[in-house]
Amino acid sequence: MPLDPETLGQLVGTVSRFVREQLIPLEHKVADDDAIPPSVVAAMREMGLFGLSIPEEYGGIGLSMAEEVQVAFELGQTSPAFRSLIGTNNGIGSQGIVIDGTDEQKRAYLPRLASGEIVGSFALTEPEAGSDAGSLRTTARRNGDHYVLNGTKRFITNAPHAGLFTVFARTGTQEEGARGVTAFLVEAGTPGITLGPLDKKMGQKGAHSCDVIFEDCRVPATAVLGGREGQGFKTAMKVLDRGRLHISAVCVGAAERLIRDSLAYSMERKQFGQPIAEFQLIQAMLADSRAEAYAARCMVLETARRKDAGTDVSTDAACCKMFASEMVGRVADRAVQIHGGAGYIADYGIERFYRDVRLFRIYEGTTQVQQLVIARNMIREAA
Ligand code: COS
Repeated sequence: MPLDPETLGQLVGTVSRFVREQLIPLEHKVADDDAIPPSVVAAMREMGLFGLSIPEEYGGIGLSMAEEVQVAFELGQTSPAFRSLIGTNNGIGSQGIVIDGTDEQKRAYLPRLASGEIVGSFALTEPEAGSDAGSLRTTARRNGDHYVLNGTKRFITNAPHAGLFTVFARTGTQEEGARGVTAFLVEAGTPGITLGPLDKKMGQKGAHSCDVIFEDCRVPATAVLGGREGQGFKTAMKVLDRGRLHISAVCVGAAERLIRDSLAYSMERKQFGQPIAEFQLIQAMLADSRAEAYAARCMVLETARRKDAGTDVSTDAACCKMFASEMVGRVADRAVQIHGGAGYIADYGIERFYRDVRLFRIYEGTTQVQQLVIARNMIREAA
C-alpha cells in the first residue's frame, strides 16, 4: 500500500538527514576499515531500512516501487557500501519470496528480513555462469523428502553476513537450460555450506562478497521457493527486473552527490585569478552531468510508476539500468577531471566514488546484458 505523501516525505527526509549527518562523515572510516560500524547497522534496523520493500503484513514498510526509488535516490548520496548492507534484504535477497514464495515461506522469513535480524543473499552467479545465468551447474538432486545441493556460487553479495540464501540450482538436465533451474531457500549454517574468503574488490569497501560452496548440502523439499521445480530462472529474472530499477535509483543518487561536490569545488577552487566554475570548459562538464543525471532520474521515476501500475517494465528497467549506470560512470569521470589532482587523491573521496560506481555497470546484469534484453524484447514486440 502506498504511503500518504506526508509520511513518504517524512521518511525520505529522515533518510536524507541520516545520510548527511551520520553516513557521509563515516565514509573514509568505512573504506579504511572495510567494515560498517555496528552502531550504523543498529540505526538502520531501528529506522526500518532493512524492510523498505517488504509488505507491511510481514513487518516491513511496504513501499511501492515509486516510493522505494525515492529512498534509494537518498541512499545513493553516500558510499554504496551502506546501501549494499540493506540492499539485498530489500531486493534480490527477499523479493523472490515476496513475488513467488508460499505463504509459509513468507511467514517464516520475511519478518526476520524486514527487521534486519537476518540478512538475505542471492546465490545465482557461478564460476562458469555469469551473464549466461541459465547455464548454471549447481545441482539439486531429489532424495526422498530432501534435496542434496552441490556446487559453487561466486561473488555473492552479503554472503559473509547472510542468514538466508536464495540458491538457484539445477533440478533438470543441463540441456534444459533455464527451464531446469529451481530456487531454494537455504538457511546459513545448514551442514554442507562453506564460505570462501572475502573477495578483494576494486571499490565498495565495507560491502562484502565471497564464494558460497555447497557440498552434499541437504535441504527439505519445503525449501523449494514457491513449492514448484523449474520456476527458479523466471523468479530470478523477475527479482532482477525490480533490482535493476533500485540500482538505477542508487546511480542517480551517486551522480547527484558527485555533481554537488564538483560544483562546490569548482566554485571555490581558483585558477587564472578566478573560480574554475567560471570557465566554460568546466561549465560544460557540470551541465552535461546535470542533464544526464536528470534524464536518469526521470526514467527511473516513470518506470517505477509504470511498474506499480502493473505494466511489464522488463525492457524499461533494463533501459534504466544501462543508462543510469553508464551515466554515473561518466559523471564520476568528470568529477575526477573537475577536481584535477585533488580528484586523484584519496583525501577528497572522489577517486573512491569513481572506483565504487564502476560496479554498477556490472552487477545485477552487465550493460551488455541490458542491451541484449532491450533489443530482444524490441524484436519480440515487433514480430
Ligand atoms: N520476467 C519473467 N520471466 C522472464 C523474464 C522476466 N524479466 N526474462 C526471461 N523470462 C523467462 C522467459 O520468458 C523464458 O521462459 P520460457 O522458457 O517459458 O519461454 C525463460 O525465462 C528463459 O528466458 P530466456 O530464454 O530469455 O533466457 P536466456 O537464457 O536466453 O537468458 C538473459 C536471458 C541473458 C537476459 C539472462 O540470463 C540474464 O539476465 N543474465 C544476467 C544475469 C544477471 O543479471 N546476473 C547478475 C547476478 S545477480 S547480482
